[in-house]
Amino acid sequence: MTQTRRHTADPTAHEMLVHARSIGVETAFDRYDKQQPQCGFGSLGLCCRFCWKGPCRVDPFGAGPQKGICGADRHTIAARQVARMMAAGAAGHSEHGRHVLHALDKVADGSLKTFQITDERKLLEVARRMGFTTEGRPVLEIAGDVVAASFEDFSNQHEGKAPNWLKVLLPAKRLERLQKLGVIAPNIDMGVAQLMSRTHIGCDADPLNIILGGIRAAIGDLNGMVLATELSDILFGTPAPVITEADLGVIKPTSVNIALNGHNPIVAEAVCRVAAEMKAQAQALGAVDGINLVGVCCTGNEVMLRHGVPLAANYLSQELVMLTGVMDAMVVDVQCIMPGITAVAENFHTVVVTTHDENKIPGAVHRSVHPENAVEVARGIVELAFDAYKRRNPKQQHLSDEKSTAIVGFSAESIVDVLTRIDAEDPLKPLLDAVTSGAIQGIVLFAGCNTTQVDQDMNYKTMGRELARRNVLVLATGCGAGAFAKDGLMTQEATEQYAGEGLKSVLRALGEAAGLKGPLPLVFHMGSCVDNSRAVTVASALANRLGVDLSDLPVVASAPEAMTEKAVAIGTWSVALGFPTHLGNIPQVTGSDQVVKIMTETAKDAFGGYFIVEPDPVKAAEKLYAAIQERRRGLGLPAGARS
Ligand code: NFS
Ligand code: SF4
Repeated sequence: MTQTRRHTADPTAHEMLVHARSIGVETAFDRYDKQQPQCGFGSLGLCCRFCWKGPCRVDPFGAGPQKGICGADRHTIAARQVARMMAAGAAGHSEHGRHVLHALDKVADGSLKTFQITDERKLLEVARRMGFTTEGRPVLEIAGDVVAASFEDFSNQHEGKAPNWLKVLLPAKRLERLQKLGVIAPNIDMGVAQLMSRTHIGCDADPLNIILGGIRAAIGDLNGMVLATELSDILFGTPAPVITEADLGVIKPTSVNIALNGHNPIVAEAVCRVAAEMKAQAQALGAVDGINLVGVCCTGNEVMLRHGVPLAANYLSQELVMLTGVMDAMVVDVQCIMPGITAVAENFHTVVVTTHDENKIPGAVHRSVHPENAVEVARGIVELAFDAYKRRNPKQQHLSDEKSTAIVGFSAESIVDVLTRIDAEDPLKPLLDAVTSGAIQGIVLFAGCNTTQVDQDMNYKTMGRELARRNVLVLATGCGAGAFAKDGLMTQEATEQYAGEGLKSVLRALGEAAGLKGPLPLVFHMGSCVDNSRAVTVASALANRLGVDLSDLPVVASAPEAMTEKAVAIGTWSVALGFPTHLGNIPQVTGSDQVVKIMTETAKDAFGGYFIVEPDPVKAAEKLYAAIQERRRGLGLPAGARS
């Protein structure tokens, strides 16, 4: 059945996929086909392997067993599984945050000289918001205070004390509401550990209670994300608008090409630094254009926003970058790296380099990178790329010309900077005026992955246009941002072509204020997945300025092609913060009507946010627009056009 599917709505990826098949290189798209039909019990969340009496499965049609051997029913089984995904996501994001935190700790105490504090303004702002004195104190001492407060978010043992980063991020009203509901764990790790504990066999069997435990872990995910984003900005710089490019056409035959894949920016930052120094060496090998760094997935987004490194691919086409035959090295760090890349690389001269000791892949070369040795090891990694370059086989070249311009780098700070040029006294006012007048109906954040369950990028392409046409401001992160960048929606032309009249007038005014000839791009690239916290920063600023809670704002979120446990965690905290949150593929919980009800209805009463599951992207856009209208009515704002 799936052979009739196109697998990707990205025409460049599709062309490269056809090429891969023609030369017999297997990719995720083929492995997806080989997995069909996928297990129905698993898809519904009704297969349990939480103990060795299992696996147990519950028959969704009521004919077979209705309980696992221990007596767990389908609601317990489905709730436990999805809650563990929330915890795993929280662990991933906050481990990333902890890694960056340790680097900043060493910079602050003077033991790490490789990296410096790049954004002092942000450090001081964060320190002030955490309640530290900044006047007349050495910068590194202030950094030490922020580091200590960040470590406390991983170590505080006392219920009731709000985590430092959540206090910086969230409106007081929302924080209080979450505390009253008991979903803020004393520290990030505790939220994860407690969830693992309560979902062990023989513990929590109440689906609502389990999901609340999952939300506790997911709020820890948000805590880890904001910490990761802000500390990365302090160390490596806060993104500001930069013009770059996206799609496979950014890979150049005349350069030594190195793809940076993963999430944690430390290795990629080091490679960026040494690549500039090693240009002449590449040219001496015959690569006339020197070294060409390109991004993949979220590490790609990190360096795209901070250094203008072009993005070659988002998640589902990460293997395809090697099909060009001129990718010399793929350097990976953590998360969303397909183990399949080394098998693809074996068909070519490409060297895959793993860099984190806890993330190795058979078939890759491993180089252990730590903040202390990052720059030195990065040089060695570039040399591995040089060696690979010498082994290139010209007959294997299959280049793509396809690439789009992408104006990226919309951190909360850079958005405020542009707004300040319109109203220096009250920067948020122009944005609020646009929302209250209805020129902008609302804001949507597109986050999340690609999944083989949806033709790659399809839902982003459709929903982005559908919502922009209805005057909804579109923000994006992660692989969603990658999809929009490749699709040319991060351009001024896209604004002229697809934005509704109100949105267009606002983006034109902002573009003018920013000194651009023409409007800001249709979609604002806010960064990698951890940078979803940037969107929360913007929403919190709006809520505070209006004196309302996040759940009152005409702000919605969508993960239309979600896949990872991290995405499950993000979607969950998005709901817990009060945002209507769309999923475009069916989550693995539908075997339990109780769990579905908790996430789509009960959540609304408790948190104000709720999940909307809608696979059809046109209908999904309609539903999100309707949710925006409901919020506008709540605030007494004028309604937008009906469709
Ligand atoms: Ni987010 Fe980024 Fe992409 Fe999904 Fe993976 S790369 S952290 S999890 S797949 S968006
Ligand atoms: Fe089966 Fe219960 Fe064990 Fe799950 S925990 S595998 S339902 S016996």
